[in-house]
Amino acid sequence: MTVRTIEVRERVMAKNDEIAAGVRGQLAVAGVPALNFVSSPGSGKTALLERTLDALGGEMRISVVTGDVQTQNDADRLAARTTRLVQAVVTGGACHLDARQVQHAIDALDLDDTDLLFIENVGNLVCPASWDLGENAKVVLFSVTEGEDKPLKYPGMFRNSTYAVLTKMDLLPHVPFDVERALAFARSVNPELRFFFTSALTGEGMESWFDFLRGQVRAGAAAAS
Ligand SMILES: Nc1nc2c(ncn2[C@@H]2O[C@H](COP(=O)(O)OP(=O)(O)OP(=O)(O)O)[C@@H](O)[C@H]2O)c(=O)[nH]1
Ligand SMILES: [Mg+2]
Repeated sequence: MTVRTIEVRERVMAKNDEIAAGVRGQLAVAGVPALNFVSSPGSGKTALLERTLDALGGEMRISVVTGDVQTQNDADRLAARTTRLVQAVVTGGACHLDARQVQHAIDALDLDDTDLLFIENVGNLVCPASWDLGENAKVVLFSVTEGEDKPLKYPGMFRNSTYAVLTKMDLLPHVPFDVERALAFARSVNPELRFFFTSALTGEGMESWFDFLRGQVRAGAAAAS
């Protein structure tokens, strides 16, 4: 029985990877970079996206897909910040998005009218790590209120991410959180991680985040042309 369960999971993952490869191909042809935001619940994924849409929404055409176990609260929050379509995926219990859901979402988008795609995954530091959605990169967020040891406790997420955003930096004076220690833990799991340090509340660190996104859009367009 145990062996059968593993086989089923392998088939499901293989199918997911196949669909994800198709998504990645479509996005590459259209020159649309896609970033998959992953974190524990409440680390600030939606808040970072709200601030990003406010600042860059007039400069680039940003599409958003948000996943939640229940409610479309995040999609509603983000839709208030853009005139463009924000797609809500309610997973109905699943603790992660899968590639088929992202495929359906991009089927409803005009990729030629899109410069950048954000995918906000379900808040969970375990499940989304192993699901390829066809994104260019996973961006793992963790906040200064979560404790420095998250990269050690949830290594899969940090290993499979290319970028890490340390969020809620405005709260640093109020919590015992050692940034250097957190970075050392994260680097011990994934030495290649590139870090950003942000506060969606004060705007701290946002300019380098925005510059990074501008670079992603330029690179996506250049690679497609
Ligand atoms: N002080 C402070 N609070 C923040 C910051 N970013 C987010 N928050 C707060 O943290 C809470 C959770 O933020 P969200 O953006 O909803 O977090 P999330 O990761 O999208 O949450 P889920 O989608 O439920 O996983 C909210 O009350 C935010 O106002 C920040 O930079 N500083
Ligand atoms: Mg959210």
